[in-house]
Amino acid sequence: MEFPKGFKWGTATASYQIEGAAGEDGRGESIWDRFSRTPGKVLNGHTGDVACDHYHLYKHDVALMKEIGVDSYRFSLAWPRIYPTGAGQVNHRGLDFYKRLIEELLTAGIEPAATLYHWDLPQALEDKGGWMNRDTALYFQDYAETVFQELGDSVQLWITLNEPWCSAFLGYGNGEHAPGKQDFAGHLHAAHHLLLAHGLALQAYRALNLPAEIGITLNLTQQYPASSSPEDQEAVRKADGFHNRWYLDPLLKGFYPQDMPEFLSIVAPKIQPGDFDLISAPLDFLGINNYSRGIVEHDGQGGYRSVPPQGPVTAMGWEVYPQGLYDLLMRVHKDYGPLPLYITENGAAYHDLVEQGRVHDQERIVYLQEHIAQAAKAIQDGVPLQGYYVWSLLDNFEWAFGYERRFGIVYVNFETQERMLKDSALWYQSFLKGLARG
Ligand code: IFM
Repeated sequence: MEFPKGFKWGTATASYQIEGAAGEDGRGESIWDRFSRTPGKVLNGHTGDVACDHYHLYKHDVALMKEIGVDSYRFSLAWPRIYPTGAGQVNHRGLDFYKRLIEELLTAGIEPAATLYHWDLPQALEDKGGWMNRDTALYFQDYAETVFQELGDSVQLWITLNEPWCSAFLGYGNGEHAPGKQDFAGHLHAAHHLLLAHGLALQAYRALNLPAEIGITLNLTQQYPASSSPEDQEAVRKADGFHNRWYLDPLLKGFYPQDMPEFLSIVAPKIQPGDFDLISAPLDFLGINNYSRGIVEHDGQGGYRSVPPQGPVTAMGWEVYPQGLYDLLMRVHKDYGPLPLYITENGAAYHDLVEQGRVHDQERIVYLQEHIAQAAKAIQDGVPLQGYYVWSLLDNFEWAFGYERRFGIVYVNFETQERMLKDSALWYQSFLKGLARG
């Protein structure tokens, strides 16, 4: 497998999933604090109060990354650490944590890649309507500007939002994620405001003339028909519109997909003049999170439904289908290129067991090898892919599944906070050692 010079190899995490220290150094409440403490919302009543205690153990975690040999670390900043109520006074103790983390990374020779928003909205903003309220996008711009001014010269890669589809649909559409609202139309308004927030942050970034790259990360899943019937092809168009194009098109073409009139009529009243100019301002790269594929069939009523996976699945029930990554990269490049791409997340949850001090997670190793091979194939076929981040460095708080789903290449004992490199981390280490990098 060949990768271009300067290709970045990394691992990824997110603030609420690993930091813990929920009430420390002035951090405000986030929607995930509120949601996870609401009975019945998260498996086993787990919360991110302690998580991997990374807030205190970050030096140790950076040392682990150095041992593995990654070039770059993708983490996210918790907005409520920096603005405890979303706006107003900056909490410098919160910002200082990220300064310490970045310093530690740079000393270890690891490039910081920072995401501004990975789902932990300040609860005070949710109390004003959250992402359904257009003002949240303006508060986000202020938060982003503060972060760029404070940390802008030490971060190499900026990501405005992680997976706005999840923030919008899971948060406001079906309610599986915080803040747990169930309002289909509302979720499209939330999506529009998230995209606007991205555009406003990008505008703030460009105004500061900072040297690093900036982009956004989408969770994209290639959709396949259950059969070759025209009805199932049509089902694919709709599923693709909902999961992928509703975000790709406004960002990269400057308008919502015109073949989705039922969505357009809902969101149209919220669109203001100039919104698409902000949303579609040029990106330095697009980040792609990919784990699986979708297979859909028509439902006989003008809609579609998912059909069960046709191959092996991970502990999330997600089909392992590496070719889906290749197909997705080729398609994004063909329909939206030329634009540099990063795989900002790829990985798998399995039911890992500790056996005599080792975790033999062979399935995860194979998953990573096969996906990396598909990424290499896409590069060979012309896709300007610039990096690959394994999700995740550590076992962590997997949202509505609490600590029951382990995605880490590093095992975490949540009782003792001990870490242990799984076989997949050792494999990644030797794979990286074997590459000619530079
Ligand atoms: O854990 C999540 C992450 O926060 C966002 N992308 C998908 C991962 C696995 O579900």
